[in-house]
Formats: sequence, structure tokens, C-alpha cells
Amino acid sequence: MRVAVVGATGMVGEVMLKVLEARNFPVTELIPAASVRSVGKTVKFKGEDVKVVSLPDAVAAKADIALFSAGGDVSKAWAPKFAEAGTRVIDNSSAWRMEPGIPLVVPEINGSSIKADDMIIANPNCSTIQLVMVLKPLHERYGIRRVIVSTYQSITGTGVKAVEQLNNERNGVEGEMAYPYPIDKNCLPHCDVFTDNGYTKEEMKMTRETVKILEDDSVMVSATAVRVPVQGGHSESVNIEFNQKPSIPEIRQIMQATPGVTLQDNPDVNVYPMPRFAEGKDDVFVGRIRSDYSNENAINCWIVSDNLRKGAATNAVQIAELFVK
Ligand code: 11C
Repeated sequence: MRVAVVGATGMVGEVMLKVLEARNFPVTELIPAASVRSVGKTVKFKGEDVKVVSLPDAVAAKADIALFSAGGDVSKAWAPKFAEAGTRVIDNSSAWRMEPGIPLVVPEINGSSIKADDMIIANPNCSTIQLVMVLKPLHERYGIRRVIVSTYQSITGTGVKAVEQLNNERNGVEGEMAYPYPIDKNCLPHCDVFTDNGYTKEEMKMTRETVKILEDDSVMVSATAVRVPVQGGHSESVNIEFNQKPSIPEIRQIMQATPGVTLQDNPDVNVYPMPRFAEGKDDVFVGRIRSDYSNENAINCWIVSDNLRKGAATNAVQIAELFVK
């Protein structure tokens, strides 16, 4: 397949290239594209330097698939142009996710919702993907009534400017701020912008995207998203209330049997998921699974995943793999 990567020089774009390589995606030609200031630079792919082209040139190349990670505005403006040229777009921004008729896909859950003539497919938000990977098999078994989730999100979700801010703070260097406050030794209850209802856009993405992916608007989600000075992945403390009393041993078995999910749950020997160890891995890690003693139908758990891998690049490449199949 001829594959364009739009935003190839960005943080997620770079991981997309690594994941295409690592998963041995059948790339016959790579077309890295980016904004004008990056045109002419090179990216490394399979040991070769490949020149970055402009977006108009990438459209004209008529690739089979374009993986987009260049922000919502670029996706809104350019995804339809690629689609018109016959290139199927897998978009990692929030631009198309809630658009009726656009599939919002986590391949392990709803890959079959993609129709042959869908030209734009949306990749969900990173904190949504790791959440639904755990919710979906439990929803099938017990029926989920309500989810209360608090996140501890990596600075890499904000992008390279945030990584620089943290490094500058740690090195005592003045520099540009990605956040309104210092992030080192701090937690910001503020991911993405605030919306009119008092929630942030990130919190509302988790709420709405979860319902769309589970295809069940009876599932209620309430989210608080927090940025923490961590690099390797996003963590989530999740309370799940079911329509019936669940069995903890059975939940552990279900998690163990779910492709793409790794159970790390043995408090006796301090085994639980941590972002430091999830970094660079494709799975979603779940642990600290325990009964909620305030509600016999509910459990608590802790979910961790590398937001740049399964939360972004890996999920996008897995969608592309559906077209190879
Ligand atoms: C964050 N989840 O960690 C965001 C990054 O809608 O795809 C990804 C934003 C998105 O801030």
C-alpha cells in the first residue's frame, strides 16, 4: 500500500512511522507530509531518509491510505481533499469523531462498523481508547450503567511543547510555556480547553466518544481529566457500576482473555500498571480490580496505556490493517 502520513514530523507522526515499521505494515511507498515549514526535511523509515512533502503534493500522490495527525484544523480542511482523490483517511484528531456517519473505531471493538465506501475513519481520543478497551468486554458480560473516571494524563498528550516545558522546568531553564502553570511537581485539572458546561473538552470527548464506540447511549460517563508530570502514558482511576453484581475473579478472567489488554493485578507482590512501564508498548494494562464496598454492583480499577501507541498511532495503524485484510 502507498501510505501518506500527514503530520509526519510531529510527536504522533513519528510514532506512526515506528509502528508501521514494527508491525511490518505492507508499505510500498511512504509519503510523509507536513506543513510548509517542514517540507524538504527528511524522516527516517526502514533505514532510509524520506523527503517530507506539502499537503497539496500528498493529495496529488493519491496514496491508498493517509494517516492524519496534524491537528483538528488540518484534518477538517484536508481530509475531504484526500478522500476526493481516492485516499482513505484515518484521522487521529477530534475533527470528525462525532460526525454522524463517520465511524469512530477501535478495531478490537467495532472494526466491523467500517463500510467499504467509508473514506474518512476517525481514531478516538487516547484516554477514550484505553477506557473502552476495558469497558467493552465488561459491558457485554454485565451491562454497564455508569462510569466515573479520573485521569492522570501524560504531557506527551499535549505535544512536544509540553515535553520541553517539563524538561526546562527540571533543568531550571526559562522557556515557552505549554500550560498556564508549571507542570513539574504539579497536577493541572485541565486537559484541553474548558467548555460552557464547566467540563473540559477532553472530559467531554471521553463522555461522548465512549457512548458512540459502545453503541449504547444508556451508558452514563462522568470524567475528570488531570495533567500530571509523567511521560510514558495515561493512567485512569475508574469506577464502573454494572446492572448486576459482578464477580471479581470472573472480571480478571475476562481481562486476561481480552486481546489487546494485559492484566497486571497482584497487590501481594506490588504488581499493578504504571505509565513508566507501559511506554512503548501497544497493550492496555489493567489492575487494582476490586469491589466497590459502597455499591455491590460496582468495581474500581486502574487502567494505563501509552497514549502515543494504542492511544494514537497503534490504533490508527490497526485500522489501516483492516483495509489490508
Ligand atoms: C491529551 N488526549 O492527552 C489528549 C491528546 O483529541 O486526540 C489527544 C487529543 C485528541 O491531551
